[in-house]
Amino acid sequence: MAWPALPLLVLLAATRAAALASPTNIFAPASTPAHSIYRLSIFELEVLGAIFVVVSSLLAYAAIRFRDGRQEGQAEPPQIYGSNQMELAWTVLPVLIVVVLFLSSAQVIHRVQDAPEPPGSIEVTAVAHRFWWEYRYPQLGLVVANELHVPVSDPSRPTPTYIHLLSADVDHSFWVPRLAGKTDLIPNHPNDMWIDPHQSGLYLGQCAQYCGTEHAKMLLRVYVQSRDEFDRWAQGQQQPAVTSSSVAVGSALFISKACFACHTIGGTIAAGKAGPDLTHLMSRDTIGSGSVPNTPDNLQKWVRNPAVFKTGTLMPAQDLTDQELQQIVAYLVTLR
Ligand code: HEC
Ligand SMILES: [Cu+2]
Repeated sequence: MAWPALPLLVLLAATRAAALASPTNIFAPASTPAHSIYRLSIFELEVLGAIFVVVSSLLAYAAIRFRDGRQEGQAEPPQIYGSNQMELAWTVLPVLIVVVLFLSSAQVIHRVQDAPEPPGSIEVTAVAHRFWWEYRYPQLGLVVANELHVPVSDPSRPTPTYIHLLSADVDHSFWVPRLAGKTDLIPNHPNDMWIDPHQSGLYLGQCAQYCGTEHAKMLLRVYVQSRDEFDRWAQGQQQPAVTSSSVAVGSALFISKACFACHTIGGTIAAGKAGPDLTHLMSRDTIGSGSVPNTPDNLQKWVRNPAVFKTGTLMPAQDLTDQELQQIVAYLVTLR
């Protein structure tokens, strides 16, 4: 029995149990690219596990079977040097194993990266900013922030989402482990990836390339919805902001306090691009790229001084009186 493999198995079981409870569980793929990567990693783990078991068993066998049982004064047993057969075996076998591992990796990379885009796919351009995400849907004429919505992809009638990855500043990386492998967003070097989530739900991830102080709070949220729900969501997002005269003071302050220079609110003159689009701010569950829940209370704290949630954020605190702050937030919470 290969007893040295036991700690490895225990470790594997423990890791797996811990990982299963995690929303970024790499052992629970829910989309074709993630499945392919998962299967490949299990295959490689099996090959490497088998090598480990064979080598450690031979080692244990040799150590026990040929241990030194000589009495005092006895001569050494005959020493053997060189064996063409053995040298051939330990050269050819590893080369074969490496070739098999190389070919299986190459096959998965080809299958994931060169997959043709089927008609009816959703196209998204993701632009990474320090420290938030912008998502454009060119087919739908939409720009949203931080919470990516995509339809579920039924394997019998696939509607995958193709994501074109750009960066507005430094390197970032898009990684939602249950949906696909990591892909970097590099300035002046567009990358592409795709996902076809088989189940609706919320999938979490994280910018996976250090991009500055608030890298850790550059979280990814992918909302996978039924086709109907997705279409309804898109329709809602296409509408301009509906303003009410009761918050006219707040909306005027949004312009006079420079917020409009960095933020867009559809249907108003605010068309800034340095920060997230706020047209339908209240349709999002979180603010600050997944940092905190989107509640009126948190909005108030955020607008007073965003650094309380994200120390290194690129949104400066505005010089507002308490009353101005309340009026602006009263306006923001009407942006549904
Ligand atoms: C210099 C540009 C700039 C100005 C001026 C600015 N913001 Fe921001 N704002 C940003 C950036 C950048 C972010 C994203 C920060 C992050 O998540 O790291 C942001 C985020 C936000 C968010 C959270 C949005 C989300 O979905 O995460 C709100 C709300 C907001 N700003 C409101 C305001 C208001 C109100 C004002 C005016 C009082 C204002 N901003 C002024 C750049 C700016
Ligand atoms: Cu980043």
